[in-house]
Amino acid sequence: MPAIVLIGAQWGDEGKGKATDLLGSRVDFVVKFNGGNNAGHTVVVGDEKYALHLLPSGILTPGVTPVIANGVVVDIEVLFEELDALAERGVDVSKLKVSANAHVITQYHRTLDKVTERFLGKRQIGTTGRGIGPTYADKINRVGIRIQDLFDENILRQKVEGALAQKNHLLVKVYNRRAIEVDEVVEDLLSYAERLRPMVEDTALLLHNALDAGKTVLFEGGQATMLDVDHGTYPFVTSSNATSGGAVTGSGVAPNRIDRVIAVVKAYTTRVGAGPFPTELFDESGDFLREHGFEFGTTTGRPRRTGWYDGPIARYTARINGVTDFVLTKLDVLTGLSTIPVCVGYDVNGVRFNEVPVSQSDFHHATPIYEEFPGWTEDITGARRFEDLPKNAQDYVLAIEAMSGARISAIGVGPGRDAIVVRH
Ligand code: 2SA
Ligand code: GDP
Ligand code: MG
Repeated sequence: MPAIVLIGAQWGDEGKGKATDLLGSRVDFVVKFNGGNNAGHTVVVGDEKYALHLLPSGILTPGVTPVIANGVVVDIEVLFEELDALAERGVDVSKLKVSANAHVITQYHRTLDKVTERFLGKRQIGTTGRGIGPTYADKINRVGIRIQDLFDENILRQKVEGALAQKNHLLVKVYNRRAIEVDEVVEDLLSYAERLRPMVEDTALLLHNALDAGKTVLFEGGQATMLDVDHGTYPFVTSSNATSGGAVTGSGVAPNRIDRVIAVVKAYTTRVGAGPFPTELFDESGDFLREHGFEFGTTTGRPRRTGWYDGPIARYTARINGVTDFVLTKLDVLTGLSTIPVCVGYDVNGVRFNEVPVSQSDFHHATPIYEEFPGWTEDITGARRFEDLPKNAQDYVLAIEAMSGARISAIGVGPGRDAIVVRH
């Protein structure tokens, strides 16, 4: 299986980091194709816990070449901080490759992200404040700064001047902020150029050649399907394509080279930031999931909103991404619940929807229709085969598999690297 895409099935934090890490020993390249340091992947290796934001989780596997592809937005200061922190802990970071076409997050993007959110007031998205949206907006608006621009001071200066001409107007006149100096930004960016230079490559060509040579490439999605700018709960989304199509445009590897699409799905649902979430819980069950699942943002530390498993969302994800396999995570978190509701459809003002409604207003007003499954009390963290799971846990997995549109090939039963049941 030379090219595998791994994406989030819900609103993020499904445990993609752990799933990537698991596949890591069998892959040669791990590619981040969307987003930036808004991502937060926690990987537990033995007693060590790693929180990765900008770097692909595959960086933790010896022998793997990590790649930051063209679809990513890169905060270079954060990149170096993350590399240094990992190197200090003995991780080999020397193989990292960065696309010359990736866009750069600058100081003005971070500032704009924060002031825009404040300006939106009650309508805010709840962004991570890392400058992601404004950087992608500049990319689409054709006033972005790319990694390759750092190696030509003249071009860089012209581009920063062009971008700031508009932005300073906005910052000063609309947001009542100080103007940002061209020199300040240019000098800051140039100060990274020499260290960055050896990492910069035509990563599309690199990956193409790797696949031709029979190497295995894993594309690791940041965020998730329901946060995708096209297919998610717009405008409460991130600004990139977090779905499998994003792996294609975000890396330059053609769609007919992709062999498998793995979606990571939690045994319940969480969301950080604003936007519709039909199965959200506001009672003690919600607190149970947050506490037992330790549902707090890896990047911002924000408590995550929690709710039951949503079958129509899983089916939607299966369709949009062409999912071949699901990895179900955090089944252990449900241990101790007497019954476990699963959403099988929605009621929208008296009308039944079996699929995710296309109208955002309908989705905002969707009340879940639940089916209840009996829970279990046995500790399942030691289970390694499907048969090791209590009957009720097996039935829960089989029931959500039947409604989710693809096979559940692996089941996470704890945070540790080996806490997984692989189904053959
Ligand atoms: P942004 O900053 O522009 O991408 O924010 C837009 C929306 O996307 C959501 N978003 C995320 N949701 C879940 N997890 C994410 N990564 C971190 C994590 C988040 C954290 O792994 O925990 O630490 O808070 C992530 N990144 C972006 C965001 O909440 C907005 O709803
Ligand atoms: P990502 O953004 O999708 O990579 O997910 P995060 O790392 O933000 O959040 C997933 C969290 O769940 C991490 O703290 C993982 O260590 C943890 N985790 C992953 N799989 C499991 C599992 O099967 N059981 C439990 N209890 N925790 C898990
Ligand atoms: Mg996360």
